[in-house]
Amino acid sequence: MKEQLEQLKVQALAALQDANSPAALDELRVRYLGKKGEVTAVLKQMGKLSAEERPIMGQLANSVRAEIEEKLEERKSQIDAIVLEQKLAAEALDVTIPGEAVQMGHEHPMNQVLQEIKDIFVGLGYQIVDGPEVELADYNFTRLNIEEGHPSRDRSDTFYFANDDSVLLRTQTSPMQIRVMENTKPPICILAPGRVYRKDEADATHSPMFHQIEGLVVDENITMGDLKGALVTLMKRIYGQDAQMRFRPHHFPFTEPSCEMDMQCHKCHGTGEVNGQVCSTCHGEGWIELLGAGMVHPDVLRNCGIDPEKYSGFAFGMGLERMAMGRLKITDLRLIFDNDVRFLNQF
Ligand code: 2U9
Repeated sequence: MKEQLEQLKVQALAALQDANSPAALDELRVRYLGKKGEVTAVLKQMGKLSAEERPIMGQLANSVRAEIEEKLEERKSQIDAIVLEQKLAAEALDVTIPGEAVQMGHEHPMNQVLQEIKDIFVGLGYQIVDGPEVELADYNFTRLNIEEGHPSRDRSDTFYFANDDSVLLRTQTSPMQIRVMENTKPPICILAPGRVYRKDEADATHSPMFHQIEGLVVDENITMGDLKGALVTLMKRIYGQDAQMRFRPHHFPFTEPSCEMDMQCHKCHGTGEVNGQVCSTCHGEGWIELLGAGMVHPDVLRNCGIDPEKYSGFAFGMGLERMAMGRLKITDLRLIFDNDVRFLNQF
């Protein structure tokens, strides 16, 4: 029995020395010291011993047990240290490696142009107003004199929410001006920039969501001269003091009379030709369309509780993407929405 215990000890200590994982150690603990373990098995044979031999063997068995336990603890702390070291090595962070420089972005080109236009109008005394993108058809169409059956009301052109066509995504920012007129006694002098929505397939010049900037001035004695002054000021500030402008008659349901404003093409100076070729900037027109405008229709004033006998007003509207494209010489509208940094970094 003595030899058995000595042999077990030698075996166990050697096995423990070779163990190199916490799981292997656990296995050895069960194998040697567990209830059904080998040391326990030897102790169970103590009954066969004489009364003199029993305490001696008991002592030996206990010291073997204690030695194995001690070795277990020793190996356990060695293995824990190795495991920790491996973990630290695997998760090592070299704080001396130079960091990656953070790429700084900048204001989106469209917002640059928006800011420029807002600054000009704030300088002229306009207030910037903001309103809902989900609108009532009443504000978006009816009160703007856009009658039932007008093509722009068609379900194929406008995003409606309700089946009764009463709620929609605004197709222009004009409902904002209606809201202001409803609640404000003139003088009114506001600029309404914002997102608008139309059911358009995206191409180089169309997008189902785009931005408009509309302006509205209502007071006593407002004339087409005031309209012209405001718009020529805007365009000369944006395109330079020598920019040449023209106004053409047009029709809008919400203004009367109405006009469109063009700028003479800066590339061909109005001739439509460059070196005998059709000008690529204005496609041979000699002029570039900038915006629409007019005197607010008396019915629109009346629809908002403003007396057209006492007050008159002018309004204008422009597409912001179109303005940004003209200002920054961008040829495809989709580039504005793609947000490719190689494009954005050019501005
Ligand atoms: C009220 C009364 C009148 C706003 C106007 C235009 C002419 C116009 C287009 C320009 C390019 C829309 O983005 S676009 O497709 N807009 O031509 N907008 S007059 O007239 C108003 C607005 C509000 C109460």
